[in-house]
Amino acid sequence: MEMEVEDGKIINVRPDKDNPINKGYCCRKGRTAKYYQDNADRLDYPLKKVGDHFERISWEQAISEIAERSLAIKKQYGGKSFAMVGGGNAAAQGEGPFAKAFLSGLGSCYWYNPIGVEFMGVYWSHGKIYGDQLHYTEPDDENSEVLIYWGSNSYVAHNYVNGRRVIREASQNPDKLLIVVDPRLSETARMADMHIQPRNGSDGLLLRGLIALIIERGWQNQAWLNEHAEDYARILPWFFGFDYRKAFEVCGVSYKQAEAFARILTTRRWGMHQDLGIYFNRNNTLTSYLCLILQAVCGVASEKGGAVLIPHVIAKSTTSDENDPKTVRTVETNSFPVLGFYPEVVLSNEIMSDKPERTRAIFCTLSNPLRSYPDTNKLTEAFKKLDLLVVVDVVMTETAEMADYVLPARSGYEGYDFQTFVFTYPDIYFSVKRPVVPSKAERRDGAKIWLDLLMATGGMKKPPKWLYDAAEKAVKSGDRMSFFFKALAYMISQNMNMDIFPAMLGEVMGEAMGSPVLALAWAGMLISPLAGTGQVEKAGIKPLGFHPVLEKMPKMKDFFVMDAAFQRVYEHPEGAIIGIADTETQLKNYVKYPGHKLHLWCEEIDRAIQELTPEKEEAALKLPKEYPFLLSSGRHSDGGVNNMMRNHPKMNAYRDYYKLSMNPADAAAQNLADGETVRVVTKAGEITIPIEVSKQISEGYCMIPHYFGHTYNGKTYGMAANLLVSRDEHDPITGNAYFRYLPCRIEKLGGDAQ
Ligand SMILES: Nc1nc2c(c(=O)[nH]1)N[C@H]1C(S)=C(S)[C@@H](COP(=O)(O)OP(=O)(O)OC[C@H]3O[C@@H](n4cnc5c(=O)[nH]c(N)nc54)[C@H](O)[C@@H]3O)O[C@H]1N2
Ligand SMILES: Nc1nc2c(c(=O)[nH]1)N[C@H]1C(S)=C(S)[C@@H](COP(=O)(O)OP(=O)(O)OC[C@H]3O[C@@H](n4cnc5c(=O)[nH]c(N)nc54)[C@H](O)[C@@H]3O)O[C@H]1N2
Ligand SMILES: [Mo]
Repeated sequence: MEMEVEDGKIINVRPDKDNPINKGYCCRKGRTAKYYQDNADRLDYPLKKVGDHFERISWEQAISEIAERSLAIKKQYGGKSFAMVGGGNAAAQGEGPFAKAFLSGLGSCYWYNPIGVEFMGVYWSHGKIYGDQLHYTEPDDENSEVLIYWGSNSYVAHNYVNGRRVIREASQNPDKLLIVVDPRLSETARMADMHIQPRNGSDGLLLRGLIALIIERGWQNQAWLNEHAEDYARILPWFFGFDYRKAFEVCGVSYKQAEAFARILTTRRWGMHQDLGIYFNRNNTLTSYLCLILQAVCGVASEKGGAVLIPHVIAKSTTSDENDPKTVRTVETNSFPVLGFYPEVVLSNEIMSDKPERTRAIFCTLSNPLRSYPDTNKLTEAFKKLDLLVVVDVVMTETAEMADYVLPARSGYEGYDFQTFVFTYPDIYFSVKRPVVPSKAERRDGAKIWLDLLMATGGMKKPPKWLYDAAEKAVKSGDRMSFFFKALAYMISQNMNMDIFPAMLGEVMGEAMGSPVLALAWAGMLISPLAGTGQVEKAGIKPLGFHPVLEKMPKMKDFFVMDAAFQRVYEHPEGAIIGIADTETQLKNYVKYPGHKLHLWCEEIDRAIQELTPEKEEAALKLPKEYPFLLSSGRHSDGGVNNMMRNHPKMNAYRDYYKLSMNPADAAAQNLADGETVRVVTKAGEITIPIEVSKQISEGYCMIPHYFGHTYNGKTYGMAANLLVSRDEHDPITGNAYFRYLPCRIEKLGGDAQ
């Protein structure tokens, strides 16, 4: 984006025409960034809870007291008592590795963030099938003949680059088909050539039926399967003899439409974009897994115009293997991590546990778990039991209100910053955001806060002066690589682990570059999963020049190429193309199994799929009498960005988003009028909210936004959607919560409609 700044204030925000990917497009949410930056609740000084109020303290006092209290907890109860919460939202992801290093220094690996609520099922499934949890499939928009949006309302959510543009293009292009699978007439579905409306929560059954139909007709892409899949024969019993006609009936999809869909899937090149309609729904791991099986059976996995593995520039984390005895599980619920992240839904159980090693101290950054995590009531109760809660945020949040220490962070516009969630294909794009406005008062770079705490708790000793000097020399001369090799040698001499090493580079190189996050972007790019895949060279990137190390050790070339890629990004504040992906080598680059073949069968799915029958699903989908409606506790709209922007009153001045949307027939049946305030009750709790009657919502279903219950400048706006979400209902395999599938009832309050 392009920020217009006057007197240190953002006065206007526009999309940047020079950006090679969005080419001058951004969504409405991005354009309201100034309300996030200049906000009545911005934090300026470290605060300490004294009695029932906060007192301003110095940074020195904050760091030393937090370190002291952490070490005391560690001494008495051990490293498992600590958890990190956050570091995964759309701002400031460069801070994450520093927070992780601090946590690791204390001897814990419990890291909770939205990956542990959205992507557990889908990453886990990729892990099983592709042998790697990091790279996952998205459509090759440009070359596909058919684009599918399954449980994703990208036209409004903008959940991937140029979302609305891509949908418009596909909708208008006579040679492209746009198919949407969504029970309701979403904004994306309205643009579609084909709209499939399964009953809410029945996607798994629909997928099993579609695959069974395809296999029975012999429409599968056998040649592709023979070449790229290891064990196709082994999954056949999942589909042979499966009563798909009955399955479609339970899903509420006509046989004719299902058959037409299956025909398209097996004769065209297609890619599928899935999101929260699946990930926040019943059995989302099984459903995500079956999506991948469908891609394989149709032979579109990793093919041009198909469902391609999107390259990552900076890795969020590394694959976890729950069957490895060395993988640490949680103390109370025995939950395992996926890609290093633990399921959010168990956090309150882990705190409220009676076991001595239970979670006792939480460090939270870039997150407001008391608004964004499942089960606000239970989590609030649990947070009261913590021995230590430290919150780093840009504003005073509902979670920060409960903290022992609140530390003021610089916003993404006051410091360097980057995103690990940038997925573009085939052009591989990356950017590092620069500071555009000066920071005020005593706000500090989040990364710096964790580095200070890491050193104060003895997780890393202060690196030697000669290393800082080497970094300074490297930045001055432009020869960063000589410094990198010195740092590597230092790391080895110190027996430093791989969680601490990036933080150490960020600390030392950060001093020289002026920002630990900028330094980390460089270090992260050096060890990028792109390195050595040949994709960066395709963008015309070569080592920056002659270097004696490269001369002596040509094997080091990948590091030098990535250093040059960083240079390109550094010179382009609008971001740069640093690689070109090619479909031919994707499986070779990213499938971690021998021979780069997909493994389609897995034990957990073999067990779970036995339950996925029309009869059992029919019974399971029946709603209890006391909760006859289904609620989606959350909806991405034009006006809300999770909890990030906290409903600044000016941000959405023209429209009030705090509404329960319901179908006109349902409203009429309950004698409810548009605008009337109702009570929504679920197993977990209740809220009051005005209703909005809308044909966009299917019968029996209702939706609320998830970014309310915030106090801004002393006034509270709406109520938290997570008051209604139960921690007890979640995916049985990996643990994603069911935010999009909550049985509820709607009670009339008796007041007149306004
Ligand atoms: N600018 C900006 N944009 C953002 C963000 C940001 O920070 N900034 N945040 C992003 C984030 S974190 C996310 S996760 C994305 C989310 O993006 P989306 O997942 O697109 O958002 P939702 O509004 O939850 O849309 C889910 C859709 O699933 C449908 N659905 C509900 N139940 C079912 C079902 O049973 N089956 C099927 N097939 N569909 C169902 C719903 O009707 C709805 O249309 O948005 C992102 N958008
Ligand atoms: N009921 C329900 N709950 C949901 C969802 C739903 O659909 N329904 N959606 C879920 C999804 S998809 C997601 S991704 C999560 C998101 O939930 P979270 O991970 O909690 O992230 P955000 O809500 O985006 O932002 C949280 C905090 O980041 C702070 N922040 C902003 N900039 C900075 C910064 O530069 N530094 C620091 N330290 N802090 C900063 C903001 O002030 C805010 O308090 O919510 C999930 N929760
Ligand atoms: Mo999300």
